[in-house]
Amino acid sequence: SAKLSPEKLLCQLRDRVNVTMIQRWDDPFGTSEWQQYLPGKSLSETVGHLGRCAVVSSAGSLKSSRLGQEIDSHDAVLRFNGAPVRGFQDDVGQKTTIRLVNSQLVTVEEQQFLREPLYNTGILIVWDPAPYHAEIHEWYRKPDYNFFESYKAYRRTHPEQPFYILNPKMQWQLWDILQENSLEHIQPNPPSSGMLGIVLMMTLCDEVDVYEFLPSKRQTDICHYYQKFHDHACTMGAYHPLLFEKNLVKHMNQGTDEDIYTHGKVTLPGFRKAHC
Ligand code: NCC
Repeated sequence: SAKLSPEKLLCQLRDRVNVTMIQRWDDPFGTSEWQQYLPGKSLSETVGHLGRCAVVSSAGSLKSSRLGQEIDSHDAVLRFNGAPVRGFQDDVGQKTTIRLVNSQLVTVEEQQFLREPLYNTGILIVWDPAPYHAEIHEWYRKPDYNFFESYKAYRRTHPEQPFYILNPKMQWQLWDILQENSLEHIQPNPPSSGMLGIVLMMTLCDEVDVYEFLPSKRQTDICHYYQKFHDHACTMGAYHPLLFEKNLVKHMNQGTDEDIYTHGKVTLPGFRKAHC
């Protein structure tokens, strides 16, 4: 498709996608009630400077990959939604530094979210699909899933665990770049958690290894490595512009095609390393 060079693309992502968490002074979160819930420290203060990072997609092709040790050798590991580590260490590792969850999980699966120990490790970040380039106020009044009460309930029971809300403006800044770099018209739905997480880690880390976002030789219709559910759309996308996300990531890959084929691994530079 019609594209910028990988270097230019990296600079566009760095300069136009504002990866920020909702902070205590962000209107309409400036109320005394919200002050008790939002973390006082910024995400970068909480994680510090990260060198090599791993992003672990939830794809079924991770099954029998035996990538666990390699994944755990990174300084930080990002996982998504309810993706487990217990029982799957050999394939996906056991370290969880950040877990990015969507608002649907926090709301629709609230009881599990509040109870399951899986969520108690690492830093949590929740995101919610916002209307296209909406003002934060408009989104706050009408989130896609009203996860705010569940967020507060979690914060009350786990006050020590860092738990951030992703500023929703990021998703459409990223979507615009996806659209500009694709020949086809993309449905105006926000990027997947996977793509949001990749760009998040590019802001925090020197280098980002992404596993099974671009499928390896183990590619399968099994949706997740932790479930026996078959759906082609999990890998190719339906609601999320997953195919366009994968093309963009492939375009920026600094690793080899061999690494994609054998490990489902792509290597992306952190934004700090970008020469713009
Ligand atoms: O499936 P999900 O994603 O939790 O997967 C996390 C990210 O991994 C990448 N992925 C996953 C499976 C696969 N075969 N190939 C992949 O590349 C994708 O980048 C994906 O984003 C989401 O993005 O938040 C999503 O969440 C689920 C679901 O809400 C959660 O798992 C919680 O139960 C959505 N599924 C449904 O709504 C049924 C999914 O569409 C997107």
